[in-house]
Amino acid sequence: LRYLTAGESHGPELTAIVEGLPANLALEEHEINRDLARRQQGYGRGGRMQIETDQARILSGVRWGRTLGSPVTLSIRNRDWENWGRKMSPAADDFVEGIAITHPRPGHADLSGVIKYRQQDARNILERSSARETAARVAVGALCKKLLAELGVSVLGYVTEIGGVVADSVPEDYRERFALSEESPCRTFDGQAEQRMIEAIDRAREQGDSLGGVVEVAVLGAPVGLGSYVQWDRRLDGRLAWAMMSIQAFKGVEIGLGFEAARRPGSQVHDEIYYQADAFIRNTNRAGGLEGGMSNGAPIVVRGAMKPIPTLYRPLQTVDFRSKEAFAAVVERSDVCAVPAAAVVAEAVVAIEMAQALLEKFGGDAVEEVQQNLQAYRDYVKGV
Ligand code: EPS
Repeated sequence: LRYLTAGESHGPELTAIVEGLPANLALEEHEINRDLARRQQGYGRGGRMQIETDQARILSGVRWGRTLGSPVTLSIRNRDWENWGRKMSPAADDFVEGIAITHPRPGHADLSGVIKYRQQDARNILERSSARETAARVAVGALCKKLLAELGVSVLGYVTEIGGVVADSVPEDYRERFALSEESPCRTFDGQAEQRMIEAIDRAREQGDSLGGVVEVAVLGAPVGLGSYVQWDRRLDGRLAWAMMSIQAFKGVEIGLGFEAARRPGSQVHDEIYYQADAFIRNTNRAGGLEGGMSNGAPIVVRGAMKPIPTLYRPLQTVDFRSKEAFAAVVERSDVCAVPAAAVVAEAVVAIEMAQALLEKFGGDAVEEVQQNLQAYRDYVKGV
């Protein structure tokens, strides 16, 4: 399974091509749109989300509600494009004088991008580095979640922290965490923390500031033995970490105990193994479902840290990259906090990696074949 996305934030559309999905997977546009709508929600979003109502169109690879095994092309229109016209036109004749952005935002791709790509306008950088691109990845993730559902695997994303406010009333059950979070404007499970998160976001908005946070993704139902220790790039923990870190504005990733594992002695880190009722069991899951680069059958738990969005309404100090004079950074319309949306994006990128790992081990050209291969393996594992 592989995919590419394309599209500028204020261009006509975002496009994704997904190759390697098996045939006969039931797929409808509304199933993708459900996740696109979830990504658009969340307390702390800015004006752009009032303009967009993200909808995916399936342009290839699906006929009469089932995948064909051929590449699936998805398109998501940017409604805001209509407001940009000549300013985002591909035609040289449409050039508009005097709109170049030359005051790069600290923390954004602006400055490194203009140097790297030899540009004189930071818009040529920010259009593609924008987190608008995550809409395309959420659409791809929705396809992968459809496949995972056929294989008995679910991927659940939610928020555990915003702006230093921690959701510390944590239900044991991941499904309960998820169900509560689905009802929450901060996409979190702790109602009291949610109230304080909302207050923190309101305060940041008043102060022209922005807030980051932490999201968690739990994968339930993954069989033991996905990924491998035999080569570095086959380690599932490494691939999940790469996928999470590749989300715009993410600066940290943890699996299971994560950095806390470095602080504890081994006796309080590893999950002891017991054999009960014909099965290997653990009473803890500090490893986050991954040992030796492989899934161990327990829930896979990955967390990602998102930094505050670099576009501040009370801008930080910067330098005009043409004149070299000191200026305040450019103020683009933006969100105060996009952590609730990032939980949906994290869910998508984890789903993509999980689908890839399952297809590597149980791959087939049609969904039925993948299901049979997986069932045979599950039967084997039961007998061990
Ligand atoms: C973003 C800036 C804002 C966000 C955008 C990410 O866009 P605009 O400049 O059009 O207001 O709204 O996020 C999305 C458009 C989205 O769909 O999530 C940025 O600079 O990264």
